[in-house]
Amino acid sequence: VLHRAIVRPPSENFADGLTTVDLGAPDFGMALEQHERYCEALVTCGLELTRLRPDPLYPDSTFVEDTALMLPKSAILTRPGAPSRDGEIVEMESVLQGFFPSLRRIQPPGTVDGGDICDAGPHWFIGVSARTNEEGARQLTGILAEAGFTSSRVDIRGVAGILHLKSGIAHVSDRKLVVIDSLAADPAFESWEIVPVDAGEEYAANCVSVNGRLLFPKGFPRLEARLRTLGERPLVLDMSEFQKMDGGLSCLSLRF
Ligand code: CIR
Repeated sequence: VLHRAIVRPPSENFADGLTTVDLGAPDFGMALEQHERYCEALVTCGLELTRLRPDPLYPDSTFVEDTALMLPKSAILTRPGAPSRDGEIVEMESVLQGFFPSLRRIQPPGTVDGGDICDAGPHWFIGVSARTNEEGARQLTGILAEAGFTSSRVDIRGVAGILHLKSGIAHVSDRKLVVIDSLAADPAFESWEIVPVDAGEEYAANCVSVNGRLLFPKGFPRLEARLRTLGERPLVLDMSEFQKMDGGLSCLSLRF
């Protein structure tokens, strides 16, 4: 069961953040509104929120997920792979210390973005990407093994259209993963039950299971219907303004 989440609303210069998609600039007012709905959904799922202040020094800092990884009784501070984002961990470190006095850390020259790391219960998938390097993946594998978790690596460097591993996969429940077609043949997913994603709905592969509900983006009816058929209970949220900045549902919170 998850109890809490850390969130940070976008700052007014949110549109100055990094993006690779060509969907136009986000509207700040709409982004704030969508973020508020997202927070309400987390509360509906039973989570108590820690809301950090928007930080205009880091326009991407609303994507808190990239700065840490949550284990059942501790946390790992990451080292985000984009130079413009590496300072985001400074405040996150003091926030997390309030919950977990002994934090683990990814050390240089390792880099890890939380968006590349998919926790699937006792097993974790570690994406190696333009943001998460081999050394970061190696360190994380060790930390997870010490904590009793197995892990496997998925190299997404040659996969077009996704920034992070979790841009293309989500753990839904038990052995069930949503996986986009371009990742489905990866040996890491061999023994898993795959929920496929139709062409054009890839963005919705980034959905988030929280205490029996599934945060799911608005506008992807085929995957939504498929998941309902499988017994999932989607809570549908409009993510249009975050999508313009390469952000998905999982990036907007750290859940623990
Ligand atoms: C970035 O490029 O770092 C941000 N604009 C988006 C980060 C999205 N985070 C995530 O998928 N976990």
